[in-house]
Amino acid sequence: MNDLNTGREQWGSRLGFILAAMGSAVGLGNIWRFAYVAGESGGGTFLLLYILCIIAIGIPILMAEFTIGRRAKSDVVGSFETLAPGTPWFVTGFLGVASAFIILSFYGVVAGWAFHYFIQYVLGGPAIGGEGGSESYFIEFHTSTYSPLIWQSIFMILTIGIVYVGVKKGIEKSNKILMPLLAILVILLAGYSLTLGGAQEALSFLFSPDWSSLRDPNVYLAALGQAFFSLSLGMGALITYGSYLSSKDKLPGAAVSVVTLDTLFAILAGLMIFPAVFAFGNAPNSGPGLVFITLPDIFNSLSLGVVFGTLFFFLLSAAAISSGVSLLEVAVAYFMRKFSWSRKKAAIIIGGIIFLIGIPSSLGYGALNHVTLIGDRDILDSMDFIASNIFLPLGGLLIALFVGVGWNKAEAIEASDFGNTWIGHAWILILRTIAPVAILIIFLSSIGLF
Ligand code: LEU
Repeated sequence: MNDLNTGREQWGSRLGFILAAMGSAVGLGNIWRFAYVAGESGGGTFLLLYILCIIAIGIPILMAEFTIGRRAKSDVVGSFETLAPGTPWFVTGFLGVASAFIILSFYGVVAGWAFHYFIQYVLGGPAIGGEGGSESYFIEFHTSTYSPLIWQSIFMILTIGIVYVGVKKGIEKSNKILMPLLAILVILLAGYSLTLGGAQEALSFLFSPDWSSLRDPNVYLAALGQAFFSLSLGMGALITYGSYLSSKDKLPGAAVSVVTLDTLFAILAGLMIFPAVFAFGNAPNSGPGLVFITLPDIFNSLSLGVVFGTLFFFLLSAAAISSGVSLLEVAVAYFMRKFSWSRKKAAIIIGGIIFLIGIPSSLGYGALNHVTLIGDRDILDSMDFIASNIFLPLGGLLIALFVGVGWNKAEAIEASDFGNTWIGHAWILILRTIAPVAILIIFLSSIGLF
């Protein structure tokens, strides 16, 4: 369905939009990234701060993105140009496009790992029985040169294919089935994982904060970055998706559903991973490989493990695709408008470039494993740090300030569907004060200014 006035693609229904936004939010971030960042940042304190960031910063900014997109009906750069012509706010859009490029470049690498495991399970399960088990299997696989690149390219080809035919046709329907299936599977696996003997340790790791770590500014930055990453915030993915929404639909309900589902997924993923991490004696702070080592351990201990493994990695790969699609769409929508490219041309060219940018992230575990960019972070981790902990919060800060200060208050409240209610006014107040101030303080303290 196209909008008769603008000719822009539109979601088939309100549910279609919510599902697409959920598809963007739920992905590797909830399972792979949440688990390893929580593991590295000490568990409970991180989880608490993460949830606080979601409530105080995430929900208001998510509403801001939906509102901007639906009102402006343009891509992430064009939206600011439309709503605030002749002002520098459009820079926020460029930051968003840059974030989408960087994130999809390494997201494709990790999604490729998930694809690899999926196919291994289809073929009877990865060979993790030998010495070193699932850990040596993972190390051998992800440090090799070609295999991860091939899987990354398969992920990128599928993502490009979906954006090529149009986001609406591409993902609206499949999310309706895949998302509930992934939820059921994660719940089942969490239930099983809790019986493995590591439940007590895992629950106290996740839910009893170690208050002394509240003094560590890096935990705040990690929680903030994870909130933005997991909700797909700060880069305009949700501005772009909001722009395909007709004006009849109500935004606040959609925002709350997306945030609730995304957060539940992360907590459930924590309940699935950490009991097994402790039961199998893995280290919670073992980094980006955590999920790829722990989950095969779980499947290995199950009699129907190969079936569960196949299903799980299939659904994780599908969730990664619907997130990848939203990233590619940010850039594609911009290039289509700016250079009058066709959707097909933009999808192929931009997707191809992003694949190339992602190659060093993959090689960073093998041929380029001596390279560290930020501190002792490898290439992928550095890309992730720059995009998730700096660009996304910065983009979010600007989006909050735009709606809170740059835009006409009455128009913003009206466009948001809050109407002239106390919630509407509170929303604007948060975007003016709490959200930007919190982001700034977290930033400044993490670079040692406080
Ligand atoms: N929100 C997505 C996820 O959790 C990532 C985003 C950058 C598209 O996987």
